Amino acid sequence: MPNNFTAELFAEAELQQAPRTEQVGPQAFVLRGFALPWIERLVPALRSVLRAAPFRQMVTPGGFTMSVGLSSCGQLGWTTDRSGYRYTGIDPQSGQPWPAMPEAFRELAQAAATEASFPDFAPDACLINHYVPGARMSLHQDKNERDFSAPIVSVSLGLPAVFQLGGEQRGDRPLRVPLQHGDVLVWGGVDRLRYHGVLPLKDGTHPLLGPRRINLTFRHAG
Ligand code: MD6
Ligand code: FE
Repeated sequence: MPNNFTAELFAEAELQQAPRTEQVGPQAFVLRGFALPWIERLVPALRSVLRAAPFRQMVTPGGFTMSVGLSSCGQLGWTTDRSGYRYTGIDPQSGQPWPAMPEAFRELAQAAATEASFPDFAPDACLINHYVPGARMSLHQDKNERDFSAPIVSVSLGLPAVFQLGGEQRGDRPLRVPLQHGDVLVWGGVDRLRYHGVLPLKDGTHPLLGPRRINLTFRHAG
């Protein structure tokens, strides 16, 4: 039986680990550390997805090779080439369907969406971004999904990054949101079409994932 003293210590440790929610828009939230309890299930699942669909550097319609490596899992995967951005059911590199979305991925995405007041989130696509030091994502809007009523859930793993959260116009001055290993960003509703990007990744090595940042973004795309 724990005495009062140890019970208090446990309560304090739980408080420190409790996810802290930061609101960054009317319907946009950073859930600090929300993914940490899932990490032991996420990492092996991620490795197996990447064996079937390795990271590749895609070309934008404008002809630029992205510095970020991309892969996907779930019914739909996001791709870009000279002919445009789109979701496909087949990985163009393997000619096979994208790997299934691991159960731990889906559970985490649904739990985070619910925490941010988007219950009933049913992701059918998980885009996986791979950043090495120096890689960046320029300001863009996510508008290839058919239905904008579903939120996007974005899980940050590995090295920290600075996320830029802009407004509805490309020229709106972006907010800088630092994202750490285990943080989850959820946004939807009125915030769904805000411009956003990631500043060039700083040098470093993450104890679990090495010299990289991996970002999972879950969407209802189809
Ligand atoms: C990234 N994320 O964090 C890039 N898009 O690596 C995104 O482009 C993104 O995090 C929509 C919603 C959340 C995101
Ligand atoms: Fe995006």
